[in-house]
Amino acid sequence: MTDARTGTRRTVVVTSMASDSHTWNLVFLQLLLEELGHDVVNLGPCVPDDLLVTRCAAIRPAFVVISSVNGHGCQDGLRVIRRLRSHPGLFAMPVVIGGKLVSAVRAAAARTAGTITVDAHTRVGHLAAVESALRDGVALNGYLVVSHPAATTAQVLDGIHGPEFPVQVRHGSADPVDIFRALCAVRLGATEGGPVSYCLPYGRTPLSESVHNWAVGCELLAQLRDTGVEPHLETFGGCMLGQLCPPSQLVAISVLEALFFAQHGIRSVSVSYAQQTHPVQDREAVGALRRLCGELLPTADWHVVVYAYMGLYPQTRDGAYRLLGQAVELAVTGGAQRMIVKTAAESRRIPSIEENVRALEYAARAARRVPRTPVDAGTDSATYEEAAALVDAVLNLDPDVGRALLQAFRKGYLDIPYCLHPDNRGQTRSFIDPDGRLRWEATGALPFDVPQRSRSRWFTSADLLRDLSYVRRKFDEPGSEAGVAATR
Ligand code: B12
Repeated sequence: MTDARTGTRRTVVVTSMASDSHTWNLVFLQLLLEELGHDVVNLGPCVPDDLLVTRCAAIRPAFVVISSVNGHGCQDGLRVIRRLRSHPGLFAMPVVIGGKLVSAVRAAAARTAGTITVDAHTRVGHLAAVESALRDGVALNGYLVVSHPAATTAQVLDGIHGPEFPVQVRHGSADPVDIFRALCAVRLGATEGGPVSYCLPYGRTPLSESVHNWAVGCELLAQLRDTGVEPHLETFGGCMLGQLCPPSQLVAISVLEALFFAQHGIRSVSVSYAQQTHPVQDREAVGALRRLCGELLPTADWHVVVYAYMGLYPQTRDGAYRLLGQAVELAVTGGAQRMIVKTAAESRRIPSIEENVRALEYAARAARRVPRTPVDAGTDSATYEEAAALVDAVLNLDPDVGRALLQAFRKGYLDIPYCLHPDNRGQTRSFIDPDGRLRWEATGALPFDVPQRSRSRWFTSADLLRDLSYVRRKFDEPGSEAGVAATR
């Protein structure tokens, strides 16, 4: 679109703010603004205030679109707008902000483990923002595990954490060392993540730094063993951006991260896989994950964790529960020992304690109804073949798994569709086929070939939204589970 006064195309800056790592919103807004004729500079996730000001001062955009969905938008937005307005060249620049701007489980009638989810400022190491939120009484979206004294955390865990009720800390940090130190101080040994899965989808930390930080973090956590606590790490590699990453790559990253943990002293691991778009394909993926772990992990202490769908969630109560029911079936038939549930509130906001309890109890009841059949982990599915090819190609790059992962992303042997992180090549694309299976559309430099598929037309923001909301549509429209038209 050209500026009527100058006759030039108008540049728009799309950005998130310092604490927010979500990117599907940014990919969507970029496509939409380009369709409207703008040139877009997309600054990506977790943009520090200084970077936003410097880039806007240099670009002098026609306007700035700020997107925030992690629940810290109110707090972050006020701070950022003050920073922009205090710059002499930017005080009149038009800025719009949108997205989702506006955060106890032990007694549930189900076998549960507890979770402490860390807030989004701590995840990115912005402890000053935590302090200012505490001062101003602003609600944050998680527990301040680093900022609260160890005695406070010990009090929170008192009478809750124990062999009968393990508590796991979920954080999303590419630099987990301070968080792990805080866990060690209260002898809490169960947490999750990984050098790739807590880096590429979660911000802008260079992958090389994340690999280093995670190596140090694992070795720190491993020292808990000396105090009689066996540390346990769960990979987040089976989730990545939550949606639209074909299952074989999720399986491969989960296995590679478990190998990385083992190389840095962790002997008890779990490997994750997040439900995707097709139940049979998901079963193949869990089978592939089990088989590869059996073949490659140097420890017998491992198990599979299934996550209920981690992408755009159904908005109806019924749809949300039916999707959760299908995840339960996957977990039971796939031989998973544990699962992470989602609630009916997922599409809107952070759930209440009651909503979490209801989802856990629903999952436990649904699990009791699924017939226990012997788990077949030996299938030679296409998912297994692709995942094995990815793992093999990466491990052949270097005996050190961390260095191998870095090279793999550099060479494009691993490449996540739609991921904005600068260390991701961005040459792969996925699509949902008419049966609902998530497949490769472009494999870039991945170490296997699939029939290439050429699009008959330009990929638009509406196409992206249709792919992102495939599962939501399928489960929200009553009786439509089999018949939702897939993409393009
Ligand atoms: C995928 C996902 C993730 C992925 C993100 C991967 C990535 N790099 O993007 C992962 C798993 C890593 C993740 C992590 C987290 N997530 Co999350 N995530 C989601 C999920 C399931 C889907 C988001 C999505 O794909 N959206 C698709 C895009 C296209 O839609 P959208 O973002 O809403 O944007 C639309 C509109 O909002 C609007 N819009 C957006 N920006 C703007 C700007 C303007 C100006 C305008 C006009 C419009 C506009 O346009 C878009 C198209 O309609 C949602 C729940 C859901 N919706 O089902 C939770 C959700 C957004 N996450 C949430 C949270 C809290 C987190 C975490 C903090 C921890 C956690 N509990 O999981 C961390 C983030 C850590 C951090 N540092 O920020 C919360 C936010 C709660 C709130 N706002 O009250 C949600 C709602 C889940 C929940 N119920 O708790 N998440």
